[in-house]
Amino acid sequence: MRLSSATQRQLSSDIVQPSYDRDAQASGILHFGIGAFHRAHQAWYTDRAMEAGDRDWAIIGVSLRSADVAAQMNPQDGLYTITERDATGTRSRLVGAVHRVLVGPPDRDAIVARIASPETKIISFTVTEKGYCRAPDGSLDPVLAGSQSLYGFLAEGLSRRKAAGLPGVTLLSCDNLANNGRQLERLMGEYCASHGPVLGDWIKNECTFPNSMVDRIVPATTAKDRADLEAELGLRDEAAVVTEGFSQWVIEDRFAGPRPQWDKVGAQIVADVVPYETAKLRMLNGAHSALAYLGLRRGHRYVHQAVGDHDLRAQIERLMRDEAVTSLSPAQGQNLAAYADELLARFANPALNHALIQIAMDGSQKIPQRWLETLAHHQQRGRTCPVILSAIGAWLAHVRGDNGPVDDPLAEPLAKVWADSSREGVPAVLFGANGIMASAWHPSAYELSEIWSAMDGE
Ligand code: CS2
Repeated sequence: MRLSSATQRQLSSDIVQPSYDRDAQASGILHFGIGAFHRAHQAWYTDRAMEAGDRDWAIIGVSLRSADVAAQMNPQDGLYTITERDATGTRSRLVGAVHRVLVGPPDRDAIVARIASPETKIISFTVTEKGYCRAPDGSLDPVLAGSQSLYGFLAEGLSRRKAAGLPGVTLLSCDNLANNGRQLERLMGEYCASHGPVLGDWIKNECTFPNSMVDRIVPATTAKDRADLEAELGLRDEAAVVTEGFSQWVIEDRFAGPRPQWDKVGAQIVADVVPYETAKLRMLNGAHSALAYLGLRRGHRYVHQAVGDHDLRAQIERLMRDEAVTSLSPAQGQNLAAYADELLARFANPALNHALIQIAMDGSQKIPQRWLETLAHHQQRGRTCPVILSAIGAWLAHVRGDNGPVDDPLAEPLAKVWADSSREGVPAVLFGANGIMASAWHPSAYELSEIWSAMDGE
């Protein structure tokens, strides 16, 4: 039997359930990109804030690209379970924060109406790196950012909000991008500059774009997870998420209006998120991507296996402690050596089965903030990062197709570089001044030859 409002009481009695009246909650949040990460992170914080008495923050989710999540969640009245797994055991909880899911093109009017609704106070995003529709130089790509992109929806809904004389909203990016709020603000500004400068001014004056650092490891839910959970829960949950016990959310205190009391349930609201965000991107995500490409090459399937490989673990420790940490300026009280220890313990969680191939996808969108900014920092000081260079070599082998089909929005141009250049020439063509991965890092001849020799694990 399927989980829903009608059946939720039949869930196994050791599963915590929301006690607030779900139907009575106004939807203060509209969220774009309601995948597993959002359900295990922001929706979970919001559910607990409502449980603690902070009301009217129900979430309406939006999927811009596929109807899959709507098909999982809507028949369940938005209900789903979150299961934490680690070496100490398993804990499940029913989350009631999500009301329903709308889908990009077919529900366009309803999505625009939610953006323009006086009830909506926060519009948040986990659309992944590629959802921001950036050209390789970071500017808005006018072809990708059409009317069906999040910018098209926002422009239409916010124009209506402006026309109705309503206050602005907080636009909260929760993606793994450096300065995610500022990037969204700039990109939305670029969209408005060509589609409606007057709206651009209104957004500048009435809306805010806080930076945020989000962290929780959430592997894609597998068919086996769903089957195991059905036995444990007593009901079938198509929208179930499985995650670790750890979670962190650091948000810049820059809201346009009211916000949930997320800080009462573990989130940190701070003046400056950048030190946390940069450390997370360069250490956690940087190590993750290196584990993915170097680990797949060594025949591993999951993160815990890759980090249990003695040689690989030594390299990852080097990447975090010698290359990433030394490129960072910690906030007061931020202990980066302890952070590295904690990350290694999280990666080793044997109960998660976090697939390396999941992390390997969309490398072209992830690598700049995970590795290239670290390289650029050291280059300015006359240093380089041997582990990152060898990880870049393993990534190039990955986009050549060594690990199977390549899941990346730039898969085609990347394959073309491989087809058009000599093997030795590939790193320079990609990372050189006009390459598709050009960045603030300008690889030296030595670095290019290190990458080149790392491509085949030399
Ligand atoms: C991972 C992240 O898939 C990936 O690229 O590095 O999703 C990572 O698990 C999260 O950022 C952890 O907070």
